[in-house]
Amino acid sequence: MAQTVGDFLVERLHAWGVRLIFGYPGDGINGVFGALNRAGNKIKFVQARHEEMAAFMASAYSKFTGELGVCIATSGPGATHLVTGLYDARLDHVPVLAIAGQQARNALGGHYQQEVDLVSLLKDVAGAFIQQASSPAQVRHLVDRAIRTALGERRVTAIVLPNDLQEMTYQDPPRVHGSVHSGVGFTIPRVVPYESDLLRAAAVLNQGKRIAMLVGAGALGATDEVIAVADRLGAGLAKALLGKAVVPDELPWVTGCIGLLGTEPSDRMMSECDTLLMVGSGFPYSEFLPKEGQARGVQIDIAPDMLSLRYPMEVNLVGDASETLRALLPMLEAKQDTAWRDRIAKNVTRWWQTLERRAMQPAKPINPQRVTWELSPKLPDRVILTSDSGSCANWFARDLKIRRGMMASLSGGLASMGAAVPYAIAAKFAHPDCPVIALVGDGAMQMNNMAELITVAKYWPRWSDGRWIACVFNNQDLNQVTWEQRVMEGDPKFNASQEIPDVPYHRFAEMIGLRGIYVDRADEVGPAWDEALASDRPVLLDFKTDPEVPPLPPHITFKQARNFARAMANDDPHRRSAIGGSARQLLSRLFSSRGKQRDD
Ligand SMILES: Cc1ncc(C[n+]2csc(CCOP(=O)(O)OP(=O)(O)O)c2C)c(N)n1
Ligand SMILES: [Mg+2]
Repeated sequence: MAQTVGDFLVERLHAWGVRLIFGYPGDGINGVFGALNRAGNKIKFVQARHEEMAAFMASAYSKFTGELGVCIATSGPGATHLVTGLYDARLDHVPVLAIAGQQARNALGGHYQQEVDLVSLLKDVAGAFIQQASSPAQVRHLVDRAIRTALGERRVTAIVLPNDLQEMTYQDPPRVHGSVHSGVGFTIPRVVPYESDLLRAAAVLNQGKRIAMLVGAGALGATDEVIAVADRLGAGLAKALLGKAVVPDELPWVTGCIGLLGTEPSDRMMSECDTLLMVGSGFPYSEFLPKEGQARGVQIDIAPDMLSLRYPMEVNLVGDASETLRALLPMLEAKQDTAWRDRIAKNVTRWWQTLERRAMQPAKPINPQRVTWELSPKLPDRVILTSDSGSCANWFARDLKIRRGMMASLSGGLASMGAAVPYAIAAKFAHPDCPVIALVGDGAMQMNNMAELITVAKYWPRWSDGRWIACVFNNQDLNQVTWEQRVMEGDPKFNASQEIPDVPYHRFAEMIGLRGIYVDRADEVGPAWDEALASDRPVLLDFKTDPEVPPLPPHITFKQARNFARAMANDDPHRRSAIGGSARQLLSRLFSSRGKQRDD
């Protein structure tokens, strides 16, 4: 049988090193699925329940491997479903290729069934490279350019394939005017700034007396270099959420995460530093960085467009994090005075005590912070952690002490609900021998993560290691937003938009062949984790948690506290329990000196 365009596509993807594709079938893309089938096990296909989930998986696969993530969907609704997951990859700067089917070429423009102008639809998210194929000989350079652009620019790219084209006989481009002759291959370059620029950066850092570092996802893989530079500079170090795994939290000068989900020591360090060294981070909120003019800044990023974006830096270096830090290190003078670091370490010690106190406060029935607090010391080596968007992202960011060799990620830039379970599935395909734990809100479970448990049920018997846990914070509330309504808007909780049905997630898990554990007593939290972590098959841990424990930002402004008071005065339906559970924390923080200081 002659090689079809579908066969060629599969062969070319394989030549590029693609070994795994996440997706969902349909007649718009059957020509490629037939080819995947004919190719045997050359490229493994992972069947998601929904194309958006497949795109999240491709994004997460790329995050956990550093390789290209690939997802595939049929024409029309399959392709439109992909969009959110693709934006997740786009906003977190990871390379993902989307392959979408399309109606037959003769039907296009005919208001045909399932005909969507996919090039226009995907133009923003896959703007780095998107093309709809119109002839067999074109497909070779479409694949080559889509993959090389995705890898080289860490962007999302897309190829749209009309279904009739997929079944045609493939032809190499003829040697005539008007054809393109492309090839396979890409190697990641070593990107290091010029020495003169490194010296300028070193001069700024050597003059600093109170240096704060901020690292993000771009510094993953540069752990040794980050620690060496921080030690030389006597710096404290905060982490953007996507950079949580860059350095272990056991180091006394690591202040943990930064931002709305961050810690007080990070906040404090940024407001007191005289120099900021930022590495591989696009952390969005400038109000958590030093005030303009307060600190001198040096930034290292592989992407020029991310430089001096959140804080006006004095030295902007385009470079790979580990290579650039390694080149910078010999130019840095060791700080003799340890007072700055000692102060940070003292704040950090106190902060961990604060977190423990908060986690151990009684709640009805379970304090959600306790769930992550108790998990933290039990985290197995090499665990891969994922979190959904919602209040659990606060506990993920703050309470979990990451150690070397662990990985952690979530939908960062897009902060989309529904990513934790597909991320955790992709983690297992990326690193089958690692235990995986997903933290998920009940809203996110209902939105789409429950359906993806079916994917876990389908695949786990083929996993060499069955340790996989979804931890559900069952608070019957879209809690993060409930608190945003109260604290940011001064509105009472809007029950119609916020309350969600009680669902026995653990029973659903049992029903589809996973283990389910239900916990509604605080003293059972630790033992439940032990049981789940000892299980050799996937477990759903269903914790009944209290929605009236506020996911507080590290500093509360006067306006936020006033809003909260107004929300309570405005007949909040949970007024009594909310005031009992949180007002003390909110108000005591407001009247602390730092609360006032940052109220500007
Ligand atoms: C797709 C999507 N829709 C809406 C939001 C806004 N949002 C952010 S967190 C959240 C609530 C999440 O509720 P749940 O999953 O139950 O977690 P909880 O905050 O209750 O712990 C919502 C609605 C979002 N981030 N993504
Ligand atoms: Mg919830």
